Amino acid sequence: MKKKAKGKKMVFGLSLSVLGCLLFLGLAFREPVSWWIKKRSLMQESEAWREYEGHLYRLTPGRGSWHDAQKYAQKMGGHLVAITSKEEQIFINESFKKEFKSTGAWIGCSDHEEEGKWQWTNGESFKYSNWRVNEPNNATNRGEDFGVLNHYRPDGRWNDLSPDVSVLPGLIELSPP
Ligand SMILES: [Ca+2]
Ligand SMILES: [Ca+2]
Repeated sequence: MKKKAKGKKMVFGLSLSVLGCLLFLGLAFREPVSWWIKKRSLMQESEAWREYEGHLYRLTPGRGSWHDAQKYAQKMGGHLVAITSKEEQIFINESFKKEFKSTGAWIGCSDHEEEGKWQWTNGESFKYSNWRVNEPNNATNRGEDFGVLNHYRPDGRWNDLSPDVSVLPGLIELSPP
């Protein structure tokens, strides 16, 4: 009987230690441990991922329409990027400089639901913007309701486009849960 009680106590003590460790790690890294582990494993799998403020970013490996890119990002557990500050924009320009020399990229903003009312598809509020001069202009007969970064030239600025008029990669953002 005594042995059994001692065993139970040990298991209880061990569980407490494990819980304590996880809590410590969570507090130390200021993010959920499961997210921290997922991030590390993705970054080990591919050097294409870049990290900023606990979020991960990379370009889709293939090119396609805005919807193709968004679908791929969602399959990865994220969305096309929501650029919500000047600092985040600078991080993106610097981190993907090499890739952006040869391509633009779809980003996660759209005014498809209501013309002129731009929204981020991941639900973040649309306060910061970095449109190119005279954009968004909703040009062409079909209108333009989807965001693109560095279209035509790598200046970090945004344009609105029809979703399938260009074949481009998308910039994925994975956020902590
Ligand atoms: Ca539009
Ligand atoms: Ca436009």
